[in-house]
Amino acid sequence: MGSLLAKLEGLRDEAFSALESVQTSSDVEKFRVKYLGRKGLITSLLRELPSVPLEERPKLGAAANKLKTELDEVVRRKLEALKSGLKSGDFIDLTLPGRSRYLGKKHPITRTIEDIIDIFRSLGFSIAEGPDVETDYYNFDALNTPDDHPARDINDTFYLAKGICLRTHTSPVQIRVMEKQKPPVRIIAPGRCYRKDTPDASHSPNFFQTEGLYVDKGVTFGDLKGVINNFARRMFGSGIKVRFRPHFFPFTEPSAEYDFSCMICGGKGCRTCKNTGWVEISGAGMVDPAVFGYVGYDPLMYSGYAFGMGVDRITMLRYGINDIRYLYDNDLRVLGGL
Ligand code: 2U9
Repeated sequence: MGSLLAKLEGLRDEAFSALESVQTSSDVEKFRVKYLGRKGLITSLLRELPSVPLEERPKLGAAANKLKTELDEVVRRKLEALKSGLKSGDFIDLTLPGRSRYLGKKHPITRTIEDIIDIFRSLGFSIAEGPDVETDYYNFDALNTPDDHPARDINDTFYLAKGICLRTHTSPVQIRVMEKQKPPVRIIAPGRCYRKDTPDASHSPNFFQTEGLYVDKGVTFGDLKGVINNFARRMFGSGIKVRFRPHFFPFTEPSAEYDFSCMICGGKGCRTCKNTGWVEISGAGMVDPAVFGYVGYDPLMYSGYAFGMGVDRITMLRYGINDIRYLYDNDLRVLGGL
């Protein structure tokens, strides 16, 4: 038996060294026939079993079967590797770093809106929403916008039917809230707006705004400045200054535009602030008494401030994006997180 077991061992060594030159599936088949076939080397070795003493046969049989199973598995793996394109000599380098999965992130505009909401919530504001498709009444009339105002032009506003348009700002939301609710009203209205602008670096026909409104007894322009100051510092950092410049809006009186000191250069002057040290954020003012008339509030009893802010602009300033179109082009550098 000793010699038969030794032969079996030798056969094993031979088979494994033969395996190294097995390259194609026909090589594999030849290998299989040679070692595992009905007339193969293992079978012919087993034919010699009767010459071995009875008590030693089971051990030999078991060793032969083990080798068969081993070579069966080797043949199966070789065929699998050939099928999957791995050639002999190819190897899998387990030390290579894994391929990471591409992870999407929240859109930068979503992140900005969420941060704006957090700040105003902490100041006692609630969040209000309204429809994107609006009537002329809510989008213009109730906001004291005259019939001949240029914003109403069909070249500036998307009309879906006579008197029905895509909202050009989120201000109609505030009208809807005031119609339903008596003061005090303290809300912000974030959402998508639409204007018929040709896309360029700073214009997109759809964009995002957040407007705010606070109506109560004794609300002043000073309260407005306090809230905008607080917002500026929490959004862009404690060193940010705010300035208000007189302006005109039909829905606020007095009205102003407001700027933040440039967060890119710290107010020294750079490309972003066109060397002025200030970046324009948006407009604000005290709610025009005519607007209170539309919602049935007594302008002698109540006063309120309102402000707007362009979410896209704030997002671009935060993340250093110099073209608004990136925000709407599904660019993976934007969607994967900045
Ligand atoms: C009501 C009364 C007054 C909201 C205001 C602005 C000034 C403003 C800009 C935001 C970004 C326009 O698209 S933008 O550039 N908005 O400048 N918004 S005051 O005034 C209101 C709103 C609702 C009932």
